[in-house]
Formats: sequence, structure tokens, C-alpha cells
Amino acid sequence: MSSNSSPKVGVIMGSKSDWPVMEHAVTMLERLGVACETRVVSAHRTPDLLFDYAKGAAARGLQVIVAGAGGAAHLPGMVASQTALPVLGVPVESKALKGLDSLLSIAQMPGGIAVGTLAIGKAGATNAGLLAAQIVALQDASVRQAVEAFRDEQTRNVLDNPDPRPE
Ligand code: RP5
Repeated sequence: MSSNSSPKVGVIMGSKSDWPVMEHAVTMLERLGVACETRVVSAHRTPDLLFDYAKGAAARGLQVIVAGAGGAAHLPGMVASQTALPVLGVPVESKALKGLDSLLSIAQMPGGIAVGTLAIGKAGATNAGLLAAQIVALQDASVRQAVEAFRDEQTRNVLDNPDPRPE
């Protein structure tokens, strides 16, 4: 668990080796005050766990699932097939094909089962955390305020530092 309060977002990944990417989703969620849990759930190595996790997620109070995987990245799509919760997929960069395989595996879902696909790697994980928080914010005013404050700060940082040259 990443928080003491009951988790609203589940951040899962196909392997421990995905953590250096997926930790950026958790960092964003924590920054925005969204309670989350993290688990390794593999579509290929632990398919029964995948089904149990996805089927039980809504009843446990999760509102969004962020799922990251690399290569033949079936995790987000299979999770989405077993829950009506929104599933955000993060393509993790693979050694052989640099994550293009992961991206296409996650994005090319057949019509009828939706996975919201983010960018490959750190940016995708960061934005998956942000987007998950924005979904939670639909029903949570404190998270909405945190998202607005984050965006205001980001804007201010750019406007306050217009010179692109290193200091
Ligand atoms: C996928 O296979 C995982 O999501 C990971 O990105 C990739 C490689 O896994 P490991 O062999 O490093 O465990 O299922």
C-alpha cells in the first residue's frame, strides 16, 4: 500500500522490472493526495491472480486501475475485460523494440473493451497517475483542488523561467 487510507487507484504491473517506470504513476498519485495500492500482477505468469484482482477491484473500492506492461503487453486489456472500472495502460519500454511492441499491444484493443493508452515509459506513467487522479477528482473536491494547484504551479514555473539557457 502507498497510503493508509483505502486505495482509490490500483497501480499494477507485469513484473518487478516495470517498477522504475511505474513508480512515476505512484509518485504523481501521492503528490495529488490519492490513496493507491501497488501490485505485481502478470497476465502470463499469474493469470488466475489477474482475474481475481480485476474482478474484485470495484468491490474493494478502487475507482481506476493503472496497468503497466512491456513486450506482449496483455495485462491492461485482460484486466479491462474483467472489470467495468476505467483501465489506463502504460506501455513499458522493452529491450528489443523500445516499447513500440508494448504500445501497440495495449493500444490496439478490439472495439468493445476500452483501455486508455498513455505514452511509452516515464511520461506515460506520470500521465496515467495524473489522469487517474482527474477521474477520482470527479467525485473528490480535495483531489480536484490538488490537480488544479499542480497545473497552476506547472504553468507558473514556465512563465517564471522564460530563458531556455542553462543558469
Ligand atoms: C512483461 O514482460 C512485463 O510487464 C515486463 O515489462 C516484461 C519483462 O518482464 P521480466 O522478464 O523483466 O520479468 O510481462
